[in-house]
Amino acid sequence: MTVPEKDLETAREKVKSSRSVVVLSGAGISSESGVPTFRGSGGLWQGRRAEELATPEAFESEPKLVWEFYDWRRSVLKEVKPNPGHFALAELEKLKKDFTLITQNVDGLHEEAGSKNILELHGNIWHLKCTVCNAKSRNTDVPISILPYCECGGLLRPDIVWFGESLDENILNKAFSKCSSCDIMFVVGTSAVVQPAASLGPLAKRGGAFVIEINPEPTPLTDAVDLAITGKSGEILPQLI
Ligand code: BV8
Ligand code: ZN
Repeated sequence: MTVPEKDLETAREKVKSSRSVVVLSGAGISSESGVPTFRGSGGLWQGRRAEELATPEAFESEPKLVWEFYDWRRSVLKEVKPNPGHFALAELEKLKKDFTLITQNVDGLHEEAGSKNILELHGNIWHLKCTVCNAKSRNTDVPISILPYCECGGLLRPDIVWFGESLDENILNKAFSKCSSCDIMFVVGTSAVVQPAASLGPLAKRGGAFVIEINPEPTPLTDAVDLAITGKSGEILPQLI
């Protein structure tokens, strides 16, 4: 799918003339690394949707099942590598002093690609936290022994924001303030459905930013953005940098 050269030119110009740049990424940016997206066909595990399993209620009632779900995702992620889309964003960060990468993804691929200033809105699948003493730890065991316990005896859970759980206040506030004051915002590979992440694009628009969406499909945000580039992030982002 070839992208109109004028769209790429406009985006390049905007990046050049912008002081502060914000990028919001979703599962789509990792799909070319082989990571199944949530709402695509790969969003299923043993016939269950992520939305059913990524909840405190599911963990409360079936902690083993939820841990098996995350252990499976960790085993998939252990094998995958960042793709040209991730690397292009790490490059872009080096070119722009005021650059913020906000991701909904928990796969850690942006960090692996070399991005530095990352706001992980939904946490990180390699981070655990204790349900009793709240101690946080990094654990990359694949497989992980199920069920994992803290030294204090408490059950460990993925340090991830589940559906129905609120996001980390100061991460979210930082994301809000960056989006409302930036000159340009890229919204890449997200179905723009999950809140509050989906409100960041409109917030940037209201703040006067030039908003560019990169996605092979239209989303609820497409009509509101300044430029919608239809295509895969792994192909488009490297052409912008
Ligand atoms: C909150 C961690 C309340 C988990 C995630 C009704 C009932 C219950 C809740 C709600 C409700 N209505 C609204 C809500 C709130 C809920 C929500 O928004 N639900 C949605 C489903 C409607 N939100 C929450 O619960 C949030 N918390 O609101 O708390 C509250 C409020 C105040 C005080 C206390 C409490 C928490 C949301 C966070 C949930 N956790 N992840 C895990 O990963 O296991 S969200 C999960 O979805 C992932 O993080 C994922 O990133 C995210 C969003 O999905 P996308 O990233 O957009 O991925 P998706 O598959 O949807 O789309 C992929 C896109 O990529 C597509 O558009 C596709 O076209 C595109 N694409 C594909 N290939 C490519 C590509 N693009 C570019 N290049 C390609 N090659
Ligand atoms: Zn503990």
